[in-house]
Amino acid sequence: MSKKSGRGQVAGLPAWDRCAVMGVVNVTPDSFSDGGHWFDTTAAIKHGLDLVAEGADLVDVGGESTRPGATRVDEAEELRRVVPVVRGLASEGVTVSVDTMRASVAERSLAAGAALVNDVSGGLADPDMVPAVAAAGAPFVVMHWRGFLEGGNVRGSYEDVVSEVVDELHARVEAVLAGGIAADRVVVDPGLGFSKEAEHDLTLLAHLDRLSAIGHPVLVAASRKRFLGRVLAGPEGAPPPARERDAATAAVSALAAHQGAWAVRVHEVRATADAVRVARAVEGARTVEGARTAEGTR
Ligand code: PMM
Repeated sequence: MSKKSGRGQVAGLPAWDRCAVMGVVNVTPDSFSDGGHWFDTTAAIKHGLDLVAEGADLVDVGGESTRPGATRVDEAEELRRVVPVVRGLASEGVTVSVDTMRASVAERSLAAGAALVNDVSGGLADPDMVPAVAAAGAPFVVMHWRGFLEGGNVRGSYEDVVSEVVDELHARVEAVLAGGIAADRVVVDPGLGFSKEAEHDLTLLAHLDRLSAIGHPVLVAASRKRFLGRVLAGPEGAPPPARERDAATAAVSALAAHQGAWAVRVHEVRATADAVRVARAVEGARTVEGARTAEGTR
């Protein structure tokens, strides 16, 4: 991590002086929280451009739902969904990330103008992924992942969730570096909600400093996730639907930005764009105050 900003920069991507906002475009009929809305190419491109107008710094395009129990989409269909949307957005000058576990989709998306590969399996689902990203010289998001979520929240038990996630992510980072991806192009992500219960997600959010200590920029993707539903519901209540979790998502964005996250991945951009700017302003005020204090003691 760069000492200056505390959040690091990713080679091959623009540099932001605050936590970046990654807007989500799910080109899927069945995604966790916004499935079906942007399933058509033209609508998906328009949605991505709207997210940029609302303040997204980059747009994450995915064609496969990763929600628990989702069946895998076949490769041809994933390519059909994703590549034209990546091309359309990149041709408008948008910094595009492709959310995929398939090397072929990553390769074709990079050729169509994507700048970043976001793989929720951290390269584990497809043995060709790391070599493909390394050959293209692209930045890569390594998310903490314990396997496909068929049949529920599998492998979600931990003795010490922070240490285990950090150790497992560390091992994945070592593997992708050994596979030829440059260290300054690797981003890490705790994988909130993936083989994790609400209390695990909250504990990870409370300890983002431990993730940062791995030595790579951190991406936080809390948007509309189950754990926010649990927090909002309270111990006995029913969780609000995913679309009613955007204010809670923006609160997480502020907390993550305050702890030095490199980027937050969100469905509703406007509130998060405000949140990261407020976090930046507070950070700036602290820096000014720190400089004054140092001057006063001289
Ligand atoms: N979560 C989802 C999809 N892609 N990518 C990263 N890097 N980290 C995540 O936690 C993550 C992701 C699932 O959420 P969605 O289906 O609501 O987009």
